[in-house]
Amino acid sequence: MAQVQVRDDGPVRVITLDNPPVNALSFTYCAQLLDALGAAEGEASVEAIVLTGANGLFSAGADVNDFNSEPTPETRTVRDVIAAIEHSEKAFLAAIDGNCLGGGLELALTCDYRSATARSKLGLPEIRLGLLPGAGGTQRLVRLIGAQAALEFMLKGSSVSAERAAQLGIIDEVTPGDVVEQSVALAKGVLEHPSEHAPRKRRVSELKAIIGKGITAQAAPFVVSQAHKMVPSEEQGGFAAHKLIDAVQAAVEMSFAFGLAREARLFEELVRSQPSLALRHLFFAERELPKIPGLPAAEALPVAKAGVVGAGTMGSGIAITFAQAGIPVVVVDTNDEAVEKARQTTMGMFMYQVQKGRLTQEEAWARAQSVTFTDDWNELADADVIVEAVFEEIGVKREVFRRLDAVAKPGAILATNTSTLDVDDLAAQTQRPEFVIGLHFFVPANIMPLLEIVRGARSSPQTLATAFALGKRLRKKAVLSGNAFGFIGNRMVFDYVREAVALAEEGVAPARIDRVMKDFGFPMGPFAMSDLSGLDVAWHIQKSRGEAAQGRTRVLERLVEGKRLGQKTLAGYFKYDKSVGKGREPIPDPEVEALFAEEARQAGIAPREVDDDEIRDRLLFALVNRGAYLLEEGIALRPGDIDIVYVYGYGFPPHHGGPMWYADEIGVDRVYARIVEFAEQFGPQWTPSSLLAEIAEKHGSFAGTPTAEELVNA
Ligand code: 3H9
Repeated sequence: MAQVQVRDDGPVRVITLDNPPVNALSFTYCAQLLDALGAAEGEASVEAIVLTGANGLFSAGADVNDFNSEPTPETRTVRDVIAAIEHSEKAFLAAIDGNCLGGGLELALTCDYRSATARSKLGLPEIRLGLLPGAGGTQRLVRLIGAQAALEFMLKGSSVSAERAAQLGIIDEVTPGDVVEQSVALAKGVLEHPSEHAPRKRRVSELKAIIGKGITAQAAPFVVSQAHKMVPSEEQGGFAAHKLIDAVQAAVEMSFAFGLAREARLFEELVRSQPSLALRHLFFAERELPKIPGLPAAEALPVAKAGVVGAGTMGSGIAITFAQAGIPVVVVDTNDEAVEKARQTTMGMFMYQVQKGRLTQEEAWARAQSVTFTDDWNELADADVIVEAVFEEIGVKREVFRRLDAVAKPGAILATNTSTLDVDDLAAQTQRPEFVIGLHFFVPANIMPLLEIVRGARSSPQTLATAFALGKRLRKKAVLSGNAFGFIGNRMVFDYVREAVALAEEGVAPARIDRVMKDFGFPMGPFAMSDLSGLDVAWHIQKSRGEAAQGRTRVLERLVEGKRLGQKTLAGYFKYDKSVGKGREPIPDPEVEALFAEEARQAGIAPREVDDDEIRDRLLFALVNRGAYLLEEGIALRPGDIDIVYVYGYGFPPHHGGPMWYADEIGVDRVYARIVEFAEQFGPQWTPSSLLAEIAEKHGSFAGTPTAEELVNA
């Protein structure tokens, strides 16, 4: 229950924000808060106010849900709360313990003094929601720490430790003890002996806006223009960033009141913008992920030790991920060469973090020591979870599961990192199918934020609960997938690459196809991506599926035969040169274009004129159609789950919200109509999903569709 806690300590009133779970400053809560502030204002005996938060944090800022509703004249927002503090004659102190984010930090910035405990985290993450700090944050921060530092802080949007915030000048002190009691004591001291202290009232709004320490005001236009150059263009995801820079410019050039008004206008523009709607969708989709409808509640099992089978790229990446989360891990492999390489990779990774200042030498050493390598399977006997990351071949993996079942302790979870194979088949090799699950990490496992949790037919609720808890500890976005070929992400990417190859067979240069997708916002196009993951891998999957997944011609096969395996061999769909972009820059190769032309001729595929819109639509709508099938079949639970997979696993531009959100953005009925055209023109691979047809017919949206579970229960 939301409440505003109030207590008095002599002339000091302590007001505690208590709106579980995160003390969000919703419209309704702000009205409550204003009542409390109004009451304090009316009492002469109250001379100073300490603001603090319950529930383990100060505040997560404005309530993001409110941004979708239209404010009325009666609506009260964090801006009203801040205005009340600003205009009060009393002293205000912010006592921060835990997260202090967005509008929460803007509230604190309005106070005369800010103290925080060492564990506190402070940030203005609005940019991650496609917004800017809209309650005076842009104007006050520039006055407090200078335009340059403020820009860096707000454009990144990540939170900093209390210590760093104090260094930057965002807070006045880091407090070792009870921050509320110390703030109360400070307030009393100031009230009793005003002459010994700095002026009692020190509103940030009254400070002069500066550019940075030792930088003259004349540098302002340069700082602003540099900032505009450094962020992506408005179309490429930088929409909010440019507006944020405009707000900072206003702070430097205008009076506080005018700057505040300009910030508010820019904020309102952003709240309605498509990129912000998409990013807010992702914010909530991410928080929905662990909510599995119909799953009986179960307590996660403790994970104190992990095991990994296979010391290849995937295995070592997974081991590093466990070590980074403070979970000791033993890696089993009999190949000395692979083990040596993995040992070096692991050590190198932690040393790199020392160089970056993220770990101390001691921490890096301890983490590296927590990864041990062995060829003895018995060392897995006390692991709570074991992930196999061996060659993608069902026979090899079956054998691993039989051995794991024999060696692992009862109750240990056995996970496969397969990207395509049948989890139930592997579970059937064991006497404990309820403890078997898929944990599909993405390369490089220690960097990529996505984890697909693949539910086998017999995976128990407790195994799933443990997998989700583990995903959170490993700091992954963990998405549940049903057990089907390619799960969610790879199943979709096959269709995407299929269309890219089909277009190349119709005479479109791979470089042009990649360029169109990069223009849309992907960090790389489908051909560069295929080269990165390895054409041998694609060929192996294609062969094992027994169907031509990548095109109707023998191009892929011939590239692999010619040892053009992708980036690792400096040749694939593109060429690579070690002296150009460290061998990662795709260079168009006329030989490959000629190969496409030759193979297409032999397969009877005539070259066509294709415009950029068709390239984009064929690739993106292939994703949408497959996504709709996955929802229809219950492989994916929610459209938002698919969007998270595609944004965090495959580089789909977040400002378009993921493929399913993108379909909503442009209209599902339009997408459907185009897919029907493609089906007529190109064949049955484009047969639209019936869910897609149903939504289109109702002029509906994916966001408005019931989940698979709800459909079943309906
Ligand atoms: C802003 O402040 C604008 C102003 O500048 C201007 C205004 C005019 N709103 O993440 P968790 C919910 S914009 C609504 O699982 P954690 C969340 O949905 C805001 N709901 O916990 C979830 O609900 P449920 C700028 C919010 O411990 C529950 O709280 N602030 C909000 O892993 C628990 O969340 C941000 O962008 C919110 N602001 O992480 C901060 N925040 O239980 C966003 C959380 O129903 N929040 N919820 O699924 C965060 O970064 C993390 O939630 C936080 C806690 C670090 C606070």
